[in-house]
Amino acid sequence: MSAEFDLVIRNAQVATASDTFTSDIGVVGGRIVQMGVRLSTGAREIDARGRTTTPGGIDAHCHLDQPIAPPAKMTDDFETGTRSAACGGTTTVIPFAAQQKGGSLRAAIDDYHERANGRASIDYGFHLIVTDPTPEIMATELPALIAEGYSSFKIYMTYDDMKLNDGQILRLLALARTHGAMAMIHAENTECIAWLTESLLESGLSAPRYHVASRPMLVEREATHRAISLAELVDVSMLLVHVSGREAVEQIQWARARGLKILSETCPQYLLLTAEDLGIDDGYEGAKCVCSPPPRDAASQQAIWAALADGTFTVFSSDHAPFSFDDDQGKKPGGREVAFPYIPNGIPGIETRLPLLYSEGVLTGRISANRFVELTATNPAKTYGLHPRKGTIAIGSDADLVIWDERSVLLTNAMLHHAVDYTPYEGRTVGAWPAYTISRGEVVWDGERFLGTPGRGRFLQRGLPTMIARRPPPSGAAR
Ligand code: DUC
Ligand code: ZN
Ligand code: ZN
Repeated sequence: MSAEFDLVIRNAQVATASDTFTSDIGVVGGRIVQMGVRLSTGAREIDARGRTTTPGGIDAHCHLDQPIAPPAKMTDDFETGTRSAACGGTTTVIPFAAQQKGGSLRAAIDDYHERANGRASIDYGFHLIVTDPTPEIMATELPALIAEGYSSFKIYMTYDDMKLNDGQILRLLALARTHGAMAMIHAENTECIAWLTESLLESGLSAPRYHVASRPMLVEREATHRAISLAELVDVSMLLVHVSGREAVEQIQWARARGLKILSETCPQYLLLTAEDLGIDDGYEGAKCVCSPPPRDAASQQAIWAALADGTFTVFSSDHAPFSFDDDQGKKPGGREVAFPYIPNGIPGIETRLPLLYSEGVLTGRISANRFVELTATNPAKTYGLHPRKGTIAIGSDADLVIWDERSVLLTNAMLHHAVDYTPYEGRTVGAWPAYTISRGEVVWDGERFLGTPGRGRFLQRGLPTMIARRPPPSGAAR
């Protein structure tokens, strides 16, 4: 008798964003087709008794093979980045296709498809990064791309090759409102950073740890408040990415109290690292943790934990930005230890994101398994137009699943599957790791081995975000 299912997961202790229950999960053709007790046979069966089973993670903020100014080059491409993601329980990634100033968004998308095609081992979509919102791009290209499934774009308030001014941001927010797209904002005050950087360098303070002094909390707080005000003026939702500490959290809570639908994201580095990880002396090791915004202090870590627990944060992403340490295309540009403004920004974390949050959040009781699912899968899917195909465990959804093994694991870079030569979490112990990662019904990680193949990952044409409502165009000049 042939099996009714391709795969049956038996006795799974399922956690969704809303419910916890025990069920078998029957999979045919990569989708969940039946849930219940005593399902009939599968061609393959996995017994998950005693193990929490969650939707596969969606990492909605990661950078893979993103072209940047030489000599820097990202260490992970779509092959190594998605392999690493899968081994840590992530089944969907949404990295960024960045417009070059003077170039088109379409060219960025075409280039990025070439980079992903044949290499990704899990499913992927692309956010856009808008760096040059010309009238033509605003009138035609961006609306067309949103309709084609690139339904989110990132706006930078800093970085010379990316930043937009307030007028450009207003126009993009208005466009997001009209077309139902999700605008993501990197909120740091660029003029403050430039002034502080100049002063620090003039005083001879150039070690990696001065990166923190060049981007204090105030810089993020001011930009967060300004971004919220711009969104209020346009009357549109918006998502603040990589929120790092207390003062930015306070701005978001202030906005919510005013009735504004401001969404927000944080990342493992703001829970688990502090400014001290960038150095307590002028040594160069701290370059490993140079990212923007930088990690803050213990009080900010507590504020981020509290905001994860109380529902303030919408999503939890890695902001994986892979640059190797001992690499002349990475943290030592041209083979040299450089002043902090020239250190490529970013830290690796695509594989450790879920085990760290499960371990430090769920196993410690800071958040429930349901909230873990909401932050890492369901809300990312709703925020970026992938729900209910992704982000939940339900009949009809893709069979993207993680079966958790609650065991003690010593984190070392040697056990990870990215191409980066370090992890900022070296030597830390986590209390859980995926026993299985399942992508569209296929086991891509079995607790010991990566079993996916480059090219099996599919491009996801996304719908509009379902976290926000589509709105009529705003009135007035911002139109
Ligand atoms: N900050 C960003 O905004 N993007 C990539 C990495 C980083 O540190
Ligand atoms: Zn950013
Ligand atoms: Zn980023």
